[in-house]
Amino acid sequence: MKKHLITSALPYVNGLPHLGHLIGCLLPSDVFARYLRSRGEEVLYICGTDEHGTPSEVGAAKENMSVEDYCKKYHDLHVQMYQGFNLSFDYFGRTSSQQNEEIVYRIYNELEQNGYIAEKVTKQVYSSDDKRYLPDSYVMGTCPHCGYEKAKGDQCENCTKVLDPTDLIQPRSVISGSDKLEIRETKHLFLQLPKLEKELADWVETRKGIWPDIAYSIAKKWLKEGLQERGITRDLKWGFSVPKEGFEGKVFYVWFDAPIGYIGITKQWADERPSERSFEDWWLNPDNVVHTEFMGKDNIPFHTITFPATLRGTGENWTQVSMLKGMNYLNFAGGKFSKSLHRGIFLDDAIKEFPADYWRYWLIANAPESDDSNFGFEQFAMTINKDLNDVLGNFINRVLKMTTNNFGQQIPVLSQITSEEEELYETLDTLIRQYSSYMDNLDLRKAMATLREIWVSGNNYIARTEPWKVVKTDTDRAATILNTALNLIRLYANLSAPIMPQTAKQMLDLFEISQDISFPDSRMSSYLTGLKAGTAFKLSEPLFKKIMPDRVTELKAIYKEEA
Ligand code: B3M
Ligand code: ZN
Repeated sequence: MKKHLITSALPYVNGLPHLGHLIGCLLPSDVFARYLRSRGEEVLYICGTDEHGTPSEVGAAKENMSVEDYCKKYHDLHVQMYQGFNLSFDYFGRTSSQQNEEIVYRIYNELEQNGYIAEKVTKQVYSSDDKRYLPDSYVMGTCPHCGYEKAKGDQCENCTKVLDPTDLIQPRSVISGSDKLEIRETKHLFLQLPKLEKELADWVETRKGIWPDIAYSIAKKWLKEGLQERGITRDLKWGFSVPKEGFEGKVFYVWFDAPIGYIGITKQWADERPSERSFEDWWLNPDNVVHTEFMGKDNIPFHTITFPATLRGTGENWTQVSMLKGMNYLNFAGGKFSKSLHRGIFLDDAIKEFPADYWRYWLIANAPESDDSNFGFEQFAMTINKDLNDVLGNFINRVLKMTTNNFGQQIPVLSQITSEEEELYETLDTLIRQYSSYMDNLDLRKAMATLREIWVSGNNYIARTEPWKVVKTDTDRAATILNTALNLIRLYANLSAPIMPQTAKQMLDLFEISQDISFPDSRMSSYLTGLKAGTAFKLSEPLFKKIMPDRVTELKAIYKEEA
């Protein structure tokens, strides 16, 4: 059986994550990892902070810290927030780790030996007041096309035209505002993508129908336009220094060492666990590993073109990406999330307002899969109240109470099965097959719609069989219905666990049986008789609380969600 390597795009360490980051890659990858584990698959789930680049240097300077301390501080905050949302990484590492440096050098040396690295002199903006080279996006000025005064040197946000820093009128430094800018010549290393184009194109073709359209079509578009050589070094202090004469004081570009970070972080994991598999078992083992990558759509070119080309150029037999899930954007109040404008909901706030599972469920049920989607507190409250409270929560409460009132706090006896149960088994067998095939294909919204149908089928069963009436005339029949309904709670826990791990655990805890989460692997006729008569259960507080209209109003005001 092949084993599963799952990676989530590595969030930049500077700045803290919001709901958009959570649904963009972190949460879907966690759901997938949990789902596969529940099916008994061997999984290694890797993520970490992406730490190099100008923003880290600038952020550290602003906070008067060394870049090392700054990155450590924010890395720890990321860890803390992801723990709050129960993200089940096997390892959450750092691209600045010594292990990553080792792999970056190994890959770079091989690329160099194989003739895929070239030197070139480039022109770069230098700010004498900041005493540093400025990346294009750190130069600001007036757009020559539309007159927008805050256009960045790579693109005008107002008219979307792509720019060079030298196009800007009255250019200045984003960092200090200084206009003492000059163009300097500086030498850099370039990865010769054109030399790998043919090989890459052949490989991308084999991904047709396997990758989602968005990933395949972005890769195809790049290939059609023809691959350009790409700079892999920068004039910065913070990063892995370039091990080549004449390149002293330069470091590798953040987008060179970040995807290699998946491998470096796996090595961090392996180095700390000498008794486990080696990193080579995962990364130099393409025949036995299925690698699934999760990322926002803007990261797709790096993962379908540059990183695969980098690995191919080494001549080593690296594990390549098999499945790639690219997400669109989650918007807030009709616009993008923005830290500087304080627009959106950041994870530290989100977790103070509602339990992680509320967010996890809402986000997956409304994942921006085929298009961008929008977060709003009204829709959020509606979904939580309907799906979690009315459908799932009420079912559990009613069944527990009804059983307690009539048979005490234990599972009553299952006697004669009728066509009602048979129909339920059949419906569920079909729905569960559907659910697992959506999960296998990472069709998350469809998987959630099916999960909701599975919950609804329990409500329908109770509504049809009316145990509260039947108990007055036929206790054996009522006992059979409630036995079946209590078994449904166990089923729901196991199916919902990848999305709502905390709630699932609470559901299983009701029966005081400690069992691992596992996906039902038998047909419902035997699975739904798994919890035996006489098994005791606890009564609990309702699993979910409704979100009332005045709370919605309050939240909209706090988070500045205009109607
Ligand atoms: N840090 C970009 C991002 O967070 C970048 C991803 C790296 S994945 C190797 O969107
Ligand atoms: Zn413009």
